[in-house]
Formats: sequence, C-alpha cells, structure tokens
Amino acid sequence: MSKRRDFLKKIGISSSLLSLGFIGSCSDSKNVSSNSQAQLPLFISTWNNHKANSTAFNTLKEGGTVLDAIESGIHVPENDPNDTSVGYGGRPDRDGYVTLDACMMSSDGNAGSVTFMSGFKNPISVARKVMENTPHVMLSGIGAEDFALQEGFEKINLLTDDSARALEEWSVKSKYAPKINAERHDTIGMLGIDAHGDLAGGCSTSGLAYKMRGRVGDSPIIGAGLYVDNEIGAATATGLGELIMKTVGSFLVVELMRNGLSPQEACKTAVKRIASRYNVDDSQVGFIAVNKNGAFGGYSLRSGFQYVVNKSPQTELFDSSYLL
Ligand code: SD4
Repeated sequence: MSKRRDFLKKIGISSSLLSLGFIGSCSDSKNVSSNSQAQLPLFISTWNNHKANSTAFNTLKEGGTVLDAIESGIHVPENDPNDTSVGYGGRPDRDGYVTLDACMMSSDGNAGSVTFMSGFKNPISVARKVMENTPHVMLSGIGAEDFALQEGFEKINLLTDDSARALEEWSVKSKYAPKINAERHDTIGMLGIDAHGDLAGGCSTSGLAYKMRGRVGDSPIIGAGLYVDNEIGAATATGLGELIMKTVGSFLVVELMRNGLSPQEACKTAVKRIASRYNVDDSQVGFIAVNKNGAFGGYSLRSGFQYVVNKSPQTELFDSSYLL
C-alpha cells in the first residue's frame, strides 16, 4: 500500500472513495509538499461546492478570465434555492429579511464588495461591478441595492417558502445559536489561479441564519473573509464571522504565507491564533488558501469542514484537518 493510501486509511478515508477519484489526499502538513508541485489552473472552494468549482474551471477553459471563472462558479450556489447559506433561498435574519454579503478581489489588487444587500440573486456580480465601475470598494444596504438596479440587475424576492417556514419554527424559541457545520453552513469562498499564476477570489453568503437585522459578517470584508495578493497567494474563510473579523483572518493567512509558511501551515496558524485569543466553544472557523505556486491547504477549528479542488475537470473533495 502506498504511503498516501496508508495515511488516508489511518485518518479514515476509504480506498473505495479514493479509487472513485472523489476524495483527494487530505492536505495535512505531512503531505503538503505533494501538492506544492504546481498544476495550473486550479480552483479551490469552501465546503462541498463541487458544481461551483467545476463551473469555474470550465469558464476558464472556455476562454474566460480567472475573475470570470470565479464569478460564474459562485453563481451556482447563489442561484440554488436549496443552498440556505448563499443568495436565493438563504436563511433570513430574525425579522424575516434575507440580506446578502459578497466580495471579489482581482489579481491587480482591486476589490469590490456589497454588504447588507436585499433583493438580488447574485451579489457577487454586484460586488464585481462595485470594483470595476465605481471609485469605491464597498457599498452597503439601500445604496448597494440602488446601484444594482442602475447596473441592470433584476430585483427579486429572496425569501423562499422553505426559509419562511424555517424562520417560523426558529421563532418558537428564538434562540440564536449558530450551529457548527449545520444549517447547510456552506458559504462559498472561492480562490483561483490561472495558467499564468494570476490569482483572484470571491466570497458570497447570506450570513448566519437568524442574525440581528443589520449584522454584517466577515465574508464581504476585504482581509477578513477574503484576501488576494498576486505576489504571494490568496485565502478565504467560512464559519463564525465575528471570530474571523476580529483577527482579520484571510489577510493573516496571506501574510503568514508571505513569511514563508505553506498554505496549510498558514491556515493552521490562523486557526490557532483565533483559538488562543477567543472563546471558541460551539464555534467553527475554516480557512482555505493557495499560494503563487499553486500549493493549497485548508484548516478548521473543528471536524466537519470540507473543501473542494479542481486541477482538472474532475473535482476532489478534502476533509480538512482540524485543531480541536
Ligand atoms: C458569516 N462567515 O456571515 C459567514 C457565515 C458562514 O457558512 O461562513 N457560513 O459569518
């Protein structure tokens, strides 16, 4: 048995899944060097967003830029009413409003973001327009919605019957307790690197279910939910946004890579920083990162976090290594 298979068996990944090519090698620090061999282009996304990742890969193959690829990939969960953490069908706040946060960063260091935005299915595309068509980085609330209308985006109702029912059930106890890896906790953060080594990233979410009205999480905050530095690498985050914002998590991961850590070690160090400073009881945080060479990694506070990688049309699913 190969060392890789041996290692995967030890951590409980079955060889049948391996032979189906569905699960890739767990990028624990032990075998990170095995993926430092660049195979570009590459896309990596939080959670099991495999359709989003393969859509991005195909967009690039068909001649789109890495930014086009990420935008098209993120549309997949944004448009999916059954994805209750992103876009249409996202769980509402406790007053019944679905409010969305999203951002994009390109290889030239430009950034755009929308926060606390209602009524538009694809906040990632509005964030891109903020980046490309305004002198600003972030538009929020009504201003973001007016801007989206001006840019020709269609206004729709984001609250599905299923989400309205879920809120009604939640309202019986009204206990705000974001659940670890639950509530289809699958905010999408996607990083991409093209064949020339140029990086870009995007992040999109409806935030935490039953949050207070007006709450904005880490996902649209440049440096917290996403950071791209085309000289070094890129990182994105998922989980309890308050913990990620307080540590400017994605920026921290990129700076750790700048100081020489591998993507995997950088994610792990950022998670450890969070755990050493804050009460992390009942919380989940996960980071993924890719460096300029196409090496990648991911790390989370607790078990259950997954991420997907495409170095080819075929998607690999990874169970993240974790701290607690
Ligand atoms: C937030 N980080 O709004 C997001 C939530 C998340 O999967 O990642 N959910 O805090």
